[in-house]
Amino acid sequence: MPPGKFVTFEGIEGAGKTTHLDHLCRYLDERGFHYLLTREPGGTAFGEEIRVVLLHPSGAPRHPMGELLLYLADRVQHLDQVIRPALAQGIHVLCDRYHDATRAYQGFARGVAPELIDRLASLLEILTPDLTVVFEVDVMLGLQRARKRNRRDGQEMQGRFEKEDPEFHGKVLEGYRALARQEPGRFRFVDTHGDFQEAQNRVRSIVESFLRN
Ligand code: T5A
Repeated sequence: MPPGKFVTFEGIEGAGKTTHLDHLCRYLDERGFHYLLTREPGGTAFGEEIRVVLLHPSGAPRHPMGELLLYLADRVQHLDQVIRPALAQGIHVLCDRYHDATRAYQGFARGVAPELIDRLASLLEILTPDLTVVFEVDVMLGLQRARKRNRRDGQEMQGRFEKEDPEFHGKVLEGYRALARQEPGRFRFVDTHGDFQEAQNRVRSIVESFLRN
């Protein structure tokens, strides 16, 4: 049986990843695709515990390296327990954020040296996705959407990264663009400024054709 394909979804805060993934999964279900939807941080019981620590908005200040190592601890567990076994069984894995988030947030925005992140990733045998879809939105619009969503969902407090200033998120977005320039074959960008359905149609077409071929 051929291994499953590994597709990751990335973007800045409020770009619409989670909402688009929700719609995409319903579309794939209707077409009988066999896939697993997961996320980072999280995706395993241990990962969900790490997630609470990582995203706590008022947690103690932390060294960027400590934060990096926690994201990697989550990823190693996730790869071992969920992602690799599913791919080996021929199941496609769709993951809401993954290692490119580490490279963009901890690397480009927090300033951890990219070579160090790459060395650790290589030592830990962090798998490279087959396809990465990046949702693009203007930083201020993304933050507005994320804050509106938090109010709607009764989360009055902003998340740890939503509290960062727009300059930080601008660096994250630039980081994703720089990563795509390094590996143009793996990345696809979806503009989410305009009509939701138009963007959703583009996501469906990218992912469906990739999974079928
Ligand atoms: N992180 C993560 C790292 O720093 N390093 C890492 O290695 C990893 C893996 C995760 C945080 O951790 C950081 C990055 C993140 O800050 P999270 O809560 O899991 O935190 O973050 P996300 O799920 O990524 O949530 P986001 O806040 O980024 O939002 P999404 O998923 O991009 O956006 P979504 O779908 O929730 O939409 C936001 C709102 O906008 C509305 C939607 O209805 C929703 O209410 N909306 C639109 N959405 C899409 N398109 C449109 N046209 C819309 N108009 C309104």
